[in-house]
Amino acid sequence: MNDLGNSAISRRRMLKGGTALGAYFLLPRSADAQHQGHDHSQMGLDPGPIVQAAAAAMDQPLLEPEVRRSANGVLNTTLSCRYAYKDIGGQRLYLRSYEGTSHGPTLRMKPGETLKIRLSNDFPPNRDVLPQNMALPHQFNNTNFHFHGAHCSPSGISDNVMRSMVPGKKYDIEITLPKDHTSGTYWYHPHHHGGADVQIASGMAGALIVEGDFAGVPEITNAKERVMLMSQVVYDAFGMIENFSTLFPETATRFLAINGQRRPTITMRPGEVQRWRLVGSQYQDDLFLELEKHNLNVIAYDGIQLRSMQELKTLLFAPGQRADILVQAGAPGTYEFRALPYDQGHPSPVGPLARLVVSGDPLPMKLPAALPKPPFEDIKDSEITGRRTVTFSATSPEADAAGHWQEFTFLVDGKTFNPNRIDQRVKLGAVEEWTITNTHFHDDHVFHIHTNPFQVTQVNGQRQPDLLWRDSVIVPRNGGSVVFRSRFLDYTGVFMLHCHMMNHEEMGMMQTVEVYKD
Ligand SMILES: [Cu+2]
Repeated sequence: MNDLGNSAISRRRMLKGGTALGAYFLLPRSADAQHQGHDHSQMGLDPGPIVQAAAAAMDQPLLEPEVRRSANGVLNTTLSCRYAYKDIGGQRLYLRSYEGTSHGPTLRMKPGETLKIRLSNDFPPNRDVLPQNMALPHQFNNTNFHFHGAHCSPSGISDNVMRSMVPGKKYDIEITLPKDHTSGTYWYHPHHHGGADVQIASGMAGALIVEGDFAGVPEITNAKERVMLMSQVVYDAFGMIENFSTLFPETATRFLAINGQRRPTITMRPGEVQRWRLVGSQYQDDLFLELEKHNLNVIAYDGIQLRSMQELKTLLFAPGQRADILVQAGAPGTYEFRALPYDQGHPSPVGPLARLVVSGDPLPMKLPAALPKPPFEDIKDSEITGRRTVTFSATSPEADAAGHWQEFTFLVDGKTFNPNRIDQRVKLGAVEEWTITNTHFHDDHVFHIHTNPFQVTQVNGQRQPDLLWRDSVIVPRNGGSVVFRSRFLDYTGVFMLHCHMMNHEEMGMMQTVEVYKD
């Protein structure tokens, strides 16, 4: 996230400082005295707005993460993983981060280009020993890098989530996208088993925009874009996340945030169309989104263009997913963008995400009348070379929500994750139909698979007429199922399938998939 401005932060600290307030207050005033004749308001030294800034932990203009772009076919950058103080929603938290900011920078590149990252793990050493059961959370200071949704190699120093990047060392990552890669909204986050949940919940996530979609649709390309990373803000009594118990209870969420801001303000002019790139970087729960008195016009899910725009009143948005939506501002006024109550087996988190303030002169813009041809052909019956099933299940204590996390197990095909076991072997060139079943009576789960997107044909036995392409999909609880089809044509190697509710993944709801060549 962009800097809130040191002056804004220090003002807030002043007010929260209690007895220290007087001393803090003197500092800018004495500095002020040394700069007679300068424009103090621009230097952030004017004590006038102190009360205003401190009261406005909410309702600040929406800020977006810093943008880093490719040049000459390469996006060459560094990422430091380190602890940082983050001011979120009036709370001063001390959390793991990329680059010391609330979310990582937005990376922008094109199909056919290469992402080169020098990742520096600047976390302190791990102090815990490895657990007997490696499926359980451990060693929160190890990390790695995952390009969520990318169709690219899962091996070597590419999108390889089996890598361990340990504290005190630097690592090179090099991910080349094919020239025909889909353009759209993707994201990156750590995927090191044991600590990925803690790190994502701390805000270690960033948008990865593959540019070039909807070229020739001026209604979309002329729209102002906004990147919005969702988060469920969690922290302990010290403003930290150092224990899995801080994340696990269904009631853990303190409040919701976008780009690390609590209820920021988004401004638009009446009639204006904006493209909002929503990233499901919330670590655990579904969000049932609504923008008061406005449609959410979806043009892409999970970075893949739709064949026609979906005009929705509400959008169910699971962890891992992305939705690109066009918002057309209505009459002048203030409208809430919020998460509504939803039953995902337990109550989804609710509350305000942002306020849309529509004001000023009208800006007449249009929504597109039609969308261009989507990037993938439907997978026909005649293409299918094989079928398989994958079953999500869980065991939980009698008093479910009240249980300690160690009383639960989260399983795929009856087993917890083992990185030394290959669970699914798929021959290169296969086109398969998979049925994912969720036998857990209590919770919906979110199926995600790396490397190859899939086309959803059925949910709970119901044919899906829109045949959406996705990389993450909700599998309904209590015997619910999703059927999808996927092509395994380009990349060999080992990658993952897992539940993208990070608490479940971290406790073992993950499998390895190996695509092999004869
Ligand atoms: Cu799950």
